[in-house]
Amino acid sequence: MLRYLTAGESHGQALMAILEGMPAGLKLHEQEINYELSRRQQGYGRGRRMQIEKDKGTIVCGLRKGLTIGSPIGIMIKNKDFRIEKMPGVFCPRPAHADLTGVLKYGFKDARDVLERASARETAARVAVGSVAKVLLSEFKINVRSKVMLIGGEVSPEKMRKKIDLAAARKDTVGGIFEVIVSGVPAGLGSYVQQDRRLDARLTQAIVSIPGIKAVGVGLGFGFAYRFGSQVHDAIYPSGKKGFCRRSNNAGGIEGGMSNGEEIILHACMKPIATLLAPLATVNILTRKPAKASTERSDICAVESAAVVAESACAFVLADCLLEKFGSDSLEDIKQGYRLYLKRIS
Ligand code: EPS
Repeated sequence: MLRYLTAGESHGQALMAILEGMPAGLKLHEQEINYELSRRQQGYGRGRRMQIEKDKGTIVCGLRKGLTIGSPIGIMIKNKDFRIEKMPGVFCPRPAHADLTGVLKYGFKDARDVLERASARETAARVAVGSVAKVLLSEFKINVRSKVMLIGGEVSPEKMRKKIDLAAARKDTVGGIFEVIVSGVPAGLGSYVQQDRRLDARLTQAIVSIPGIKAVGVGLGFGFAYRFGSQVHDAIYPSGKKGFCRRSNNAGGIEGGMSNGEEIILHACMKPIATLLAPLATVNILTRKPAKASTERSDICAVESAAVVAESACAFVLADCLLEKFGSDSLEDIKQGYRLYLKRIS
C-alpha cells in the first residue's frame, strides 16, 4: 500500500510529507520534486506569497546513493514566510473558507488557528509526494498532464486572462475548470470488486480533496445525462498492438472502476478563492456583531495551480494502483511482472 501524510502550517517553519510504500531501486532527484513545485507556484492570478516563496523540496530520508531503499521517504519544504507567531488574529470569518466552522469545531477564539492549516499552501506537500509518484509512473511510460479549460466562463486563453484582470480590478476572485489527462495507463488498474478499490472513486476523491474543488467528472461527466447510451458508449474494436481499442473515449478511460487502456480523462471545477478584497458580510466571532469578512493576502485565481496539484493527486493514486497490481518491494520485480502482464493482455 502506498500512503502519505503531510504536516505544516502556511506560515509555519516548513511543510513536510512522508511517503511510504515506494519500491526500492527507483532513481530520485530533488530536481524532479522542485520542477513540479515550481509549476504549482505559477499561473496567472496568483498572489504575492508566490513571489516570496521559491518552494524547494529537500529529501531528508528514504534514499541512499540516489536510489529509494523501500523505507519511507521524508520531504521537507521550508517556508520563507515563517512568522506564524506574529500573524494577526482573524475574527471575522470569510464566507466559503474553513474559518467559521473550524473555530466552532475546535473551540478556537481566533480563526488564524484554522486557516494556517486549512490554507491551500498545504498542497505544496501533496505536489512533492505526487512528483515522486510521477517519477515511478515514468518508469512505465505513464504520463500525467493537465490543462485549464475555462476561467469564469471564458474559454480562450486571452479572455481567461482578461477575466482574471477584471476580478482583480473588482477586488474579487474567479474560479474555473481544468482537465487532467493520463496517458500510457494499461487496462486493469483499480477493481470493481469493492467500492474503495474503484479507480474512478479513488481519483475523484483525490481531486475533490484539493481545497476549492467542488465537482469532478470522469470522461463525459455530466454530459452523459443528456444523451442515449448508443450515442455515448465507446464501441470496442480489435487492435493489432494493444489487443483492443476504442475510437471514442467518453468513458474517460475508466469502465467498471478499472482503467480500460485508453487515456484517463477527468475534469474538475474550482470555486473562486474565498478571500475577497471587497469582503462579504459576516459576523465577528468575539462580539457576535455583523461585520465585513477579514482580508488576507491571497490569490485572485489559482485554477492553474490546482490543476498541477490534481496531476499530483492522480499520479499518487495511479502509482498506488500500479503497486497494488504488480507488487511494491523492488522496481525490477515490478517491471518484470508488468512486461508479462502486457504480453498476456495484448
Ligand atoms: C498558498 C499560499 C497562501 C495563499 C494561498 C495558497 O499564502 P498566504 O496566505 O501567505 O498569502 O496564497 O492560500 C489560499 C488560497 C488560502 O485559502 O489559504 C500556496 O502556497 O499555494
